[in-house]
Amino acid sequence: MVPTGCVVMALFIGAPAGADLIDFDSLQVGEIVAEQFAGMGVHIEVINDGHPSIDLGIIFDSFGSSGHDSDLEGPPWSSGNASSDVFANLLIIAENDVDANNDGLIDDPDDEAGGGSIIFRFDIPVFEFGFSLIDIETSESGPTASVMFFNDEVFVGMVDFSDLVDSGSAFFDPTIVFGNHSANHIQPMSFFNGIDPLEFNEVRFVLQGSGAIDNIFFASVPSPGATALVLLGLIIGGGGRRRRHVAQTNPY
Ligand SMILES: [Ca+2]
Ligand SMILES: [Ca+2]
Ligand SMILES: [Ca+2]
Ligand SMILES: [Ca+2]
Repeated sequence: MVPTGCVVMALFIGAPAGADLIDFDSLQVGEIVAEQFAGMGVHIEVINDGHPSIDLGIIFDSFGSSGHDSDLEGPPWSSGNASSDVFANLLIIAENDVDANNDGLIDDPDDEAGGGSIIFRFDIPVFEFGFSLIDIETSESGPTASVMFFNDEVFVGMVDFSDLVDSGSAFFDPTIVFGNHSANHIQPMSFFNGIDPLEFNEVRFVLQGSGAIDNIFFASVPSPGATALVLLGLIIGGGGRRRRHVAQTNPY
C-alpha cells in the first residue's frame, strides 16, 4: 500500500549513529561492483537496458586515468552544486565488458548510453538515503529518470530527477543544475506516513541515459532532525499531509 502521509527530505547535521557513506574510492578502476560492501550490509545489482547482456556496475575514475568519457571527468565540472568537487571513483553501468588482458577489470570503462537500473539492497532497513549524480543531462531527467524506494518489495516512494529542479515540487533544490558534464549532491531523502518515518531496504536508480552515481549515504535510524521537521510541519501546516521542503545541510 502506498503511504498517504507527507514526504519530506531530511535535515542532516553531522553523521548520526547508524549512518554510513559509500564513495567507491577503495575499489579499482574497471572493477565490477556487487558484493564489496556486503560487510556494511549493502548489496549492489545492475540491470543494463542498452546492452541487456552486460548487467554490470563498474568503477570509473573521474580523474581520467582510464576510460574514455570526458563527460565523467572532473573537477572542474561544467555545472551543478558540486562543480568544483572531487569525486575520484564513480559507479557506472558498464557499456562494454571487455577485459582483454584478463585481469578481472574492465579495460576501458564507459557508461551505458542506453541507461538501466542500479539497485542497492540493504540487510538492515534504512530511513534516509542520499547520493551524488554526475553527468545527468536535462534530457535524461525527464519523467522516468528517477530513484525508487521499496521495503520488502513494497513501494515506499519515488523521486523523479525532474522533481529536483521543479520549483513546484516538494523535492526542489535550487542548487541543483543538471546538464552535460554536471555534478550534483542530492540531499538525503526520507519518507513519512504522518509522523512515522518509513523504512526501506531497496533503492533503485532508473537511468534513461548515461551518467554516474557516487557518495551513497544511508542511515538506519530515523533522523531526529527529520522528525522535528515533520512536527514543525504539523504545527505550521496544521496537518501532516502536506509536503514540505526545507533548506538543508550538505553531508558531503
Ligand atoms: Ca567517489
Ligand atoms: Ca582488464
Ligand atoms: Ca559514455
Ligand atoms: Ca553527457
